[in-house]
Amino acid sequence: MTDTIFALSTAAGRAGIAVIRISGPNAGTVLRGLTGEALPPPRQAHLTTLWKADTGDALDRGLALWFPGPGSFTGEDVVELHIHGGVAVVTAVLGAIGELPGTRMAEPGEFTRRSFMNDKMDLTGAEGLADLINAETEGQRRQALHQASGALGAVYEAWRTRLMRALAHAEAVIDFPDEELPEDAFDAMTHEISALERELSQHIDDNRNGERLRAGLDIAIVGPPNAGKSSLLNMLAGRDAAIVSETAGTTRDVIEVRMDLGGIAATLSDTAGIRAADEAVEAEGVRRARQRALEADLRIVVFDGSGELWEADDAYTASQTITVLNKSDRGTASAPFPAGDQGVYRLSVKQGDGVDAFVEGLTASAKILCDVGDAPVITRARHREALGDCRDALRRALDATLPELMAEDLRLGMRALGRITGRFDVEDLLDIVFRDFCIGK
Ligand SMILES: Nc1nc2c(ncn2[C@@H]2O[C@H](COP(=O)(O)OP(=O)(O)O)[C@@H](O)[C@H]2O)c(=O)[nH]1
Ligand SMILES: [Mg+2]
Repeated sequence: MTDTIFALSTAAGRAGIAVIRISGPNAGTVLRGLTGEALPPPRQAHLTTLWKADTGDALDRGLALWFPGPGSFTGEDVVELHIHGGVAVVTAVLGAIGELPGTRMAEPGEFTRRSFMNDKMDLTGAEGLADLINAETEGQRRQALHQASGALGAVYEAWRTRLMRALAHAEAVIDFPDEELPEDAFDAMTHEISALERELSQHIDDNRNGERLRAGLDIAIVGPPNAGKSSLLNMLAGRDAAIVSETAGTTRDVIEVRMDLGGIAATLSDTAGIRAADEAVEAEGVRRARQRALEADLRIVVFDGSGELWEADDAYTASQTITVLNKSDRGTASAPFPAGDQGVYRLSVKQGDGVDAFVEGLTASAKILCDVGDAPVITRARHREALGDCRDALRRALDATLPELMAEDLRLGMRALGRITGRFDVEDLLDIVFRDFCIGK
């Protein structure tokens, strides 16, 4: 028999309330054992006392909810206990549950895993749920909620169903070559496959905005020494994360700060000032700075706009670059600076002049890089890889010279989509074959 699993579902530590979840065939027995009462009406909060079965000690007083399967989160019988969120209370109740027959502590992710196994959600839904729990910003929350509610899985499932239909037609051509098939059936099939290929391509060529929104935007602050890079990072972070000093070459390693840019999660990194350094540690810092600059989604290149020297560098001229000419409080140099494609901002970190406009521009650029529109988008490399495999298979299917080869590629394409949602079932195919074609009965 399946184990009945249990775990503390709220964060550990002191809190007003803690929720313990129990799922499995013995969940109802566990609840009866803890309360000494009959099961409460389903899906209704029921105030009760929890007892330790062997000693008859009262453990806590709280709410019990009974969700009989399959209409529960996991699809199994589920019990939720809302108890007081004290360390000793939680330990005692967990201990009492563990002593009841057929129960054990849940593994990480096991409730959601059971939910998937019982067809309550597909893999994209499970991933969406994990993202929702991890979401730190509005943008992440919105995207994760969309995915957790099944919007992305529905897109892939719809494609898979269409592919399955095309495959069923190809199989029919193979299995029953002499039968009366509609004349333009083959044309209709290739037409459908190229339509699918186009839709998939559009979905894949999304500039990776969804993945960026989920993982957070990578923003690198680079520039020559002493321009005010560390000061800018501290200002954006709202705290003294990096050391600011008038000594050039102070920042040597990369310093990272997480921040929320108008709903978009971003990792901001401060780097060593780029110059020809002859000391080994600083030289390594400069190498890391250039690497960060090249790998970042967005660059903020900071110069001392009041006139200190700078040398040209590849790190300053990439696309997706915002140029900051700092120290405007000290005047304006006449020397030209390279202009980033995302705008040039003259400001003073020290005095605050021009900072608002810069932050506004930075947020606008970040939003464009993470703009996902309304349609569900790819949020993980795992999806992208499988979608790429599916697209390749469709392209091969369109070039195939024999129906057998076409069918094989369609099958591979379907399997690739099935990998994303975790659904692949030969029975589905048989159903369609036998529903659409009553050949020979
Ligand atoms: N006058 C003026 N000085 C600034 C401004 N921003 C930073 N500084 C000073 O410039 C020096 C170098 O700053 P820092 O942030 O360490 O530069 P980094 O080397 O680019 O990281 C420090 O003495 C800062 O106080 C500014 O807007 N105006
Ligand atoms: Mg610095």
